[in-house]
Amino acid sequence: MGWSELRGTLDDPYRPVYHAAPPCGWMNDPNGLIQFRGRYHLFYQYNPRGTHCADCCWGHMDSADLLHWRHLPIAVWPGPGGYDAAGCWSGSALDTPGGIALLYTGFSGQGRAQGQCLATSPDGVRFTKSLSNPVIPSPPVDFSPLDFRDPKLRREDGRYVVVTGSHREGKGAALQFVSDDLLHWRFFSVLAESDGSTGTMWECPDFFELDGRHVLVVSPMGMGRARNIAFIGTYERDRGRLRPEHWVDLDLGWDFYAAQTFPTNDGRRILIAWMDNWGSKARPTEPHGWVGCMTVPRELSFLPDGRLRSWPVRELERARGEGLRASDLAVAGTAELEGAGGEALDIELDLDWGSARRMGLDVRRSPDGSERFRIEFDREACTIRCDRSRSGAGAGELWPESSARCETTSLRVLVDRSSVEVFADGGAVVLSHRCYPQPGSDGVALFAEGGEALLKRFACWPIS
Ligand code: DQQ
Repeated sequence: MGWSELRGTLDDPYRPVYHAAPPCGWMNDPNGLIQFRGRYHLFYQYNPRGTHCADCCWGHMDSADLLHWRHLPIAVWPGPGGYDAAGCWSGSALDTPGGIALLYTGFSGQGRAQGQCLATSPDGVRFTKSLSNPVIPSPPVDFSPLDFRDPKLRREDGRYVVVTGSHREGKGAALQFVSDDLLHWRFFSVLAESDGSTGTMWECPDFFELDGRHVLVVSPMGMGRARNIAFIGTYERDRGRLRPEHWVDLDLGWDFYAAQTFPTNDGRRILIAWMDNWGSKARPTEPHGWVGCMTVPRELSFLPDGRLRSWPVRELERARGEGLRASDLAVAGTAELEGAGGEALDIELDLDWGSARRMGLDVRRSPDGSERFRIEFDREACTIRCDRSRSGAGAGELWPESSARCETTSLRVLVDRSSVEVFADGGAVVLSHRCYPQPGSDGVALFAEGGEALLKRFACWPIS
C-alpha cells in the first residue's frame, strides 16, 4: 500500500491497546531507546509513506510509563543523494551534556558501504545531523563494509564506546569503536564473533552489564529463522573482548527481532523488540494503513538458578482493571472461563498436572471454539507450545506453531488486539506472536487432555 492510499480505519480490529505501533505506515526495529529528562523515548524504523519497508526514517514517540505512547515528529529523514539517501537505519541514543545524541546507520543504496552517522538534539525532539557524517565510514578491512550497521552507544571509562554489527568470512561479529567527542572514532576491538554456528551476520548488537555479568544481545542472520540470542560471559575490559560462557534465545516465538535494551534511572534494564519478523507473509493490518508493532517492554534480570529472565515491566500491573480470579478447579476437556474474556488482557495461572498429559490455555477464543490461540504444556515432551494455526486472519500464511522446553506449569500471558506474549518458567522462556482474530473471538478457556488437570490459581485483568 502506498502513500496516497494510506489511511487508518475506524473499524480497525487489530490496533494494539497497550503496545507501541506506528500512527500509519510501516514499523520495524526499535531504535534509540532512552530515558531522557524523566520520559521514555522510543525511536523506530519507520516508513510513513507505505506499509512496506523502504527509505526508513526514525519515527519517534515518548511515554511517561512505557505503555501510553505519544507520537512526536520524525527525528531523522534520509538525505537526498547522500550517505543516508536510502535509509536512516537502526541505531541508538545516549544522554550527553548537549542533549540526546543518536548514532544511526546511513544506508546510501544497494551495493554501497554502510556508515555510522551522528545526529544531536538539545531538547530530545528536533535533531540535527552532523556535518562530519558518516562519523565511522567503514569497518576494519577484513570486515564487510556492505554489512556494517546498527551502532549501540554507551559510556565506559570516561569515553564513548559503540558496538556495531558486521561479519568476516561468513561469521557474524560485534565490533567496538571508541571516541572522546562522538565525532572522531577509532577501532577498539572485536567484542565477540560467531563460531559459524551462531550466525553469518550480526544485526543490532547490544552490550551491557546485568547483575555483575556481561550480556551481548545480537539478531543473527543465517540461523535458519529469525532469532535473538544473548551471549552471557565475562568482559575483558582492557582488551574490549567478551568471553562468552553460553548463549540463550531471548524469545522463541515467531515475532521477535532486533531487540534493544536501555537502562532506567531506577536501575532497571528494559528490553523492547520488534514484534514481527522479516519472513512473515501475513499482513492483515495493511488494509487499516499500518504494519508492525513492538513487544511489551520487559525487564531483564537473572533468576536464582542463573537463567536470563524477561518479565513485563511492573508499570503494566498498574494498568490492570478489575480482575477475575479462580482457584482449585478441576479441568477435563475444555472449560470456558466465563467473564474472563477480552481483547487486551493480563493473565496469570498455575496449573497442576493431576492425571493430564497435555493441558493449557486458549485465548482469543471464538464462542464456538473454532478460532483460538492455544498455549499447551506437554507432560512427556516437557515442552510449552503455542499454536496459532486457527487464530484468525492470515493464520494460513503464518508459521503455525512454536515451542520450547519448559520445566514448570505456571504462565503469564499478555493478550492484545493482534498479539499474544507468553512468559513461562518464571520468565526464562518467552514466546511472542502476532495473531489476527475476529473481534468477537475474545474468550478464555482451559483445557486438559488424557486426564484431569488442576487449576491451582487463575487471575485475569483487562488492560485499558
Ligand atoms: N533493520 C534495519 C537495519 C537492521 C535491520 C533496517 C534489522 O539497520 O540491521 O531497517 O531488522
